[in-house]
Amino acid sequence: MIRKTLQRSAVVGALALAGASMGIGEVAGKTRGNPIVTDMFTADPAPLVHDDTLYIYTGHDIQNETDRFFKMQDWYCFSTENMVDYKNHGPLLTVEDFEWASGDAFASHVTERDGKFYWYVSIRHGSIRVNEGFSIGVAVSDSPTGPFKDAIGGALITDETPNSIVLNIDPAVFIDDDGQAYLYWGSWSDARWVKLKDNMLELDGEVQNLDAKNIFEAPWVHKYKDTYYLSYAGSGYPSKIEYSTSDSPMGPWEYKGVINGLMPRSETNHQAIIEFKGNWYFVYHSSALPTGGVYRRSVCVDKLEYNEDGTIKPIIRTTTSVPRVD
Ligand code: FUB
Repeated sequence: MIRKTLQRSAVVGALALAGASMGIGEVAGKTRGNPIVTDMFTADPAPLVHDDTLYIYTGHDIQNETDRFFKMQDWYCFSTENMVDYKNHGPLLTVEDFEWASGDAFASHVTERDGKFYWYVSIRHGSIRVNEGFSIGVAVSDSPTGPFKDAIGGALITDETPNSIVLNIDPAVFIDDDGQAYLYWGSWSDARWVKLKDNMLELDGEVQNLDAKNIFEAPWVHKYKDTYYLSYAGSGYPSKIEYSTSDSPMGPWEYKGVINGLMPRSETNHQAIIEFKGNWYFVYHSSALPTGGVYRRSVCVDKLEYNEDGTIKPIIRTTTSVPRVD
């Protein structure tokens, strides 16, 4: 079934890339189709709702079809008011915006506080390398679409941060109802969290271990009703998306299960969960474009639904994406 869907998608996708107006799985005017972007490769989505608009910040895969490893130099932003019509705001941030960094624009996350937009990025440090040499930097802007500029002039997290991990990537920030902000990050089956000060640019206390069953990378925290949900890429690499819940953003986290299985042709499985206009969405990446692959991924959006008891239903991946909302 999945293979048949992919074959059909490949044909429609080839048309889209060749300049036809329909995207993969698009139903004219009613759904966008998945992936939501078909004229470039996008990865590691991080959605943000602001002023009745959904912004999806993404990484940008530029690797060729044969070389192995991620080739990523900038981050993009796409926005929509209705889940069908998307605007590409272009690359809003590049590795060159961080003078102290040397490259590798890995997963990122934008969050808003007091009218400012903070973009937390995974990026390779130019001079600090104790382990893998990755770090977390922050850019800031007065608008969700920039201009963004390096907010610190150095990294927030590096290999030298006490209790950091071997591969310091995949930041995600959660701001609780009481205003306390938390930074989560992790990869290679090791993850951390730390409180942030109100300025969003300094750590507030010691870096703590993020203990969640099966966690591999890509932590993301959201709240539904009174429960905190920690979703993540889990079960090693290639990864599935799994989740745990807690009554606190600091844990302890109780394992709940898998919500998205392995992705065909993509070893990474990087998700985000957000509510927009009364609907919950699962934003992730696949490799569903015709020339897609492990290092040539594409952002998709599908519905996320809860059971009565608050558990999350397994995600049903579609080629249509989600219905239009107005
Ligand atoms: O895109 C580069 C890396 O691949 C991300 O940082 C991980 O989450 C995985 O998706």
